[in-house]
Amino acid sequence: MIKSEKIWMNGELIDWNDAKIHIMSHVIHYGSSTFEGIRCYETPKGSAILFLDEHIRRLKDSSKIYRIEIPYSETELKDACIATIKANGHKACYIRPLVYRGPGALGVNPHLAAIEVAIATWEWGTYLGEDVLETGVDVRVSSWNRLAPNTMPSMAKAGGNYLNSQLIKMEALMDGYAEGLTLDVNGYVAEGSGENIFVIRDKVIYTPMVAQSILPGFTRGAVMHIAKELGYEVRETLISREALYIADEIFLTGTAAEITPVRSVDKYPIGEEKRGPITEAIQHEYLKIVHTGEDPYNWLTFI
Ligand code: PPE
Repeated sequence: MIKSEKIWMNGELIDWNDAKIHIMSHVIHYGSSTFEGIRCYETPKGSAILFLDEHIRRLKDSSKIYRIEIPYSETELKDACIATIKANGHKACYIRPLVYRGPGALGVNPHLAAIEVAIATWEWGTYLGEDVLETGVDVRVSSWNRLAPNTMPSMAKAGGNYLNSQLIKMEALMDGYAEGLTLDVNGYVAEGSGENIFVIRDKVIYTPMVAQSILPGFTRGAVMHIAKELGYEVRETLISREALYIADEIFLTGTAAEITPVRSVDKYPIGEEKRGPITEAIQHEYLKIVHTGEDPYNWLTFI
């Protein structure tokens, strides 16, 4: 990871190396944090943040689920994201707003712990490896399931949820795959450790439903929108594991992963084992918006 100069912490921009928390912070012991991952792109019209309003709203929603009241308004948080990018002089970067329960109380009851907020930015290239936006990645179905409903809320992007993601990711990497795909508690396809999934067969595009314990991603939303604009039918539905093996195309979506084609699942080749034509068409539209700054849907905030 490439360090930046400044981190915004509780209202102030401070040096990266000084952005520290106490070991007795509640979050360290119990995973009590909520966070976001946002990308800022360099365009010929200036730097632009993708889905800034939506990400900050999701940060508020995730926090509400955990009864965390963020001591800043959405406008203050958005301004702080922009101030951090400017302080670090980035043209393009990844933005990580983080809300956590700090010091003041231990024990499971979190209510006496301070609520703290930090925003870091750094330069982050492709998420699942070099050139993968074109060549695609090899993935496996994880031996770990996604969170079961009514255990941990998956609509909250909370630190603790990513213990499940870490198990999935480590298992996949140790076995030589770029990513692991999870099934939900009923055995239907859910998502990757840090991405949503789309499956294409006979020109129809399928994606799991939000209630299947997935994070409702904004890249997922963007892809559904673009696909419909391009004239494709998109169905949010249950997808069985074996439907992956006989798909024409599969791709993963996320802020970090953008739109990454899948070339094999559990060593079953998918399509021609490279980016398929529908994936390419959708990816092209998405990357065109974020790289040219031509923004027909108002997804970008220029800074
Ligand atoms: N599911 C999960 C579990 C997830 O973490 C992400 C984002 C998504 C779906 C896609 O959501 P969206 O970014 O709104 O399209 N994963 C973020 C974290 C990656 C990380 O390693 O940290 C991301 O892509 O930024």
